[in-house]
Formats: sequence, C-alpha cells, structure tokens
Amino acid sequence: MKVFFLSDLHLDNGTSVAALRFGRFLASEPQRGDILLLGGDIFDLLVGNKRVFRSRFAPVLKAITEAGARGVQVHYLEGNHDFHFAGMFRGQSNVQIHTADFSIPERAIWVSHGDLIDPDDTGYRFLRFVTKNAPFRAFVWSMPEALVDFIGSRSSGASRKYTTGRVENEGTERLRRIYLEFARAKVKDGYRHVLVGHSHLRDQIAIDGGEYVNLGFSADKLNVAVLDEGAAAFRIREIS
Ligand SMILES: [Mn+2]
Repeated sequence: MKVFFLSDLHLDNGTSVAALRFGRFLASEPQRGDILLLGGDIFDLLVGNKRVFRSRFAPVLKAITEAGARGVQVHYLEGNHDFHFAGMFRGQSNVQIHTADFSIPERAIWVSHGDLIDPDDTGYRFLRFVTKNAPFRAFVWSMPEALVDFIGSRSSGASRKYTTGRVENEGTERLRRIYLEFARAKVKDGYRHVLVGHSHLRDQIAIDGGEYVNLGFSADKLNVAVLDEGAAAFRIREIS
C-alpha cells in the first residue's frame, strides 16, 4: 500500500496543463487501498461549495471523486486558497475533508498545510480568523457566485504574487528554519513523516528518526511524494 502526497498546485482552472496532469495522475496511479494526501491549496481559488468553482474545476473534482470511488483513501486538507468546500464531496465516504492538521497513525504521518506555523504572520492570522468559521461559510453561501469569484480571485492573485515571486533571502531562511523546527517537534512526538505545504519552499530533510517534506510550488511540473510499502522515507518525483 502506497501513500501519495501533493500540495500547493494552485490550479486556476480544470483544463490547464497542470490540471490535466493531475487528473491523469489521479486516474492512473493511486490504487484501491492506497492513501492520497492532498495538503491544501490544490486550487488557487475554491471557497465555498459554489457552482462557479464546481464547474471551473469539474474535471479535477471528478478525478478526485473517482479515485475515492475505486477505493483510494483520499484525505484533503483545506488550505488558505481552498476551504469551505466539504459539501462538494458529501456522501463520498472515501474522501475525507480535514479543516485542521491531521495524522495517519498507522504510517506515523503528520500532515499540515503550514499556514499557522509562522507566528509573525499576523495579517494572515487575522484573515483566517475572519474567514475560517461557520458564519463566514454561511456568508459565502449567501453571496452571488460572481461576487465570490471576483473578490476571491483578487485576493488570491495578490497572495500568489507574493508567494511565487518570493526570492531567497533572510526571510526565506527564517521560514525554512521555523518549518523545520515544527517538523522536529512532530518527530519528537513520534511521527516519522511530517508533510507540510504553504511556504512554497521545497525541502526534504532527514531528522533523527524521521523527515520533513515540503514539495514547494512547481507550476506546470507537479511534484508528488510517494511512500512505498516498507520504505523509510518518501521519494519525490515529477508527474509527467
Ligand atoms: Mn497556502
């Protein structure tokens, strides 16, 4: 039984090169009994169970659903670009939506989107406080489709410019360090594989007794981390 991990694809529609690659991967690789971990920000904007998003991302949502239907255990953790969408997968018992960090105890895996690791990101913390709750979900539900899309794409575009245009500097070193510290603490708690996204800083670092994995952001070339049966560490490769 294999475990697959992907995050931060930031798909902006259902028919882009990246979306088609992801769809082909979902249709062919994870088999019945395998675990598929989606670590958040799979979509660049998917907030609320709105028709505009169901239709924009239809091929990808269908591929996720079909993977679950053939017996793949799908765990999808909300990111800061994709949340309040659990309704899209209602009734699909093999597709579990997580609104907070979670673990796969039998493989000693911890999965975190990573958006709460940096204690100094106070602006984002406030935004999260305002948006990630039931009243805001109800508010999105009541809003016209086009308005959610308009406001969302403006804020998601602004945040993406920040994250993809990031250059290596002292700030990134600081982020790397605190993400790694986060992973070390989880390994101390007994997890062997700490899978994190959000920072867009790709890393795979061995920690005494475990590892920290972050796939970064790869635009059209999607990365997947795979844990084979009995393997000690994930291996990262590109999806072609
Ligand atoms: Mn993120």
